[in-house]
Amino acid sequence: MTNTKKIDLRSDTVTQPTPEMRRAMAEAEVADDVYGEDPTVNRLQERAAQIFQKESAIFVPTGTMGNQVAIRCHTQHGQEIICEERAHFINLESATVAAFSGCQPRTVYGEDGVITWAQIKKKIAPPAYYRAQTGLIELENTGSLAGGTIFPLEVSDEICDGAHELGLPVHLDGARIFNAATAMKKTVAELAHKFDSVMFCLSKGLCAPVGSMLVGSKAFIDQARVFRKAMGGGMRQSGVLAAAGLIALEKMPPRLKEDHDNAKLLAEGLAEIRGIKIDVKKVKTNILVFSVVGTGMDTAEFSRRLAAKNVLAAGTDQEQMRFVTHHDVSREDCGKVLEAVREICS
Ligand code: TLP
Repeated sequence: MTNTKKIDLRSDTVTQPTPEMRRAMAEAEVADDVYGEDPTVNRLQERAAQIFQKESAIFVPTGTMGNQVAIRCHTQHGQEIICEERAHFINLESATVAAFSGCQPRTVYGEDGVITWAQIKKKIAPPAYYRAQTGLIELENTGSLAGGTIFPLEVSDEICDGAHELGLPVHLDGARIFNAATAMKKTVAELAHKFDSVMFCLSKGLCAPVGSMLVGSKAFIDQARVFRKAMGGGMRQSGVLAAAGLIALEKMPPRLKEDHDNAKLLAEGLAEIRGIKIDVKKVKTNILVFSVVGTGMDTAEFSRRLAAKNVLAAGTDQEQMRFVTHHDVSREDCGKVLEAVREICS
């Protein structure tokens, strides 16, 4: 069987803007946002702050910029940031943490990307003048490279409380926080409550073509505006993008459960295919990772053979494949994906 339409499981970043978004973009009221005058950007920022119950928010072009601006605000050159070893900001953001903030990561391994206060506490630098001082703690929810895992609220609460007692800020990379909230049956405000700053993406499962947000205190966002400009992220009539972002924020979260159900369906189907190893219980959101070692193929070959059947996906390394479900992958598509995998493994 070969599909004619390409089914793209490489990421939820590939989602197309919905027709409603395209209409809103065409009709958006805009002005120069570097002057703070774009009414659509201002509306998006106000809504994001309101939904996350934080004082303020800022629209940034990418998740990478949101994370890196936040880190620049929280830290000083020469400091360390404690995080899980698969954290996106140290693995897939072009070493910006070193280049822009002059910091180094101090990593901890956590099963499913979840690290605890007990682990972090041991990594906090003692106050010796020759030791890089800890400037920030960073967590991720959902954990992207860990396989769309969720970060339990009681664990992040304990980390935030412990860090704050020591005067340390905590930043959340919540690129997919709406997926986390859906799976955890909590509001994003509840998940964001104790964090000093949260970055989340409008452009992934929420389908906006471009854009992420950073939320936090008013003083933090005022500072973020300075560093966003320094990174070249001061945009002008960006209301055309914010218009899609507003629809992403207001209308798209309720449908994410569909993506999670599809991911589960894929995981259950994959578990029955000889050579594939997947822990179905671990699939909680829209990302699934599985080993192809038992198929005799590495992920490059597995991906090539899938692509020949019009299914696009990639490995996180030579052994682990990653599938990401999203708005543009239907339940029927998932059936076709499983059929394609069965064929290449037979
Ligand atoms: N993640 C992308 C790739 O970079 C891997 C993806 O396809 O998942 N934080 C997290 C947790 C992310 O997963 C991503 C993007 C980002 C930040 C960066 O967002 P962008 O791509 O908007 O800079």
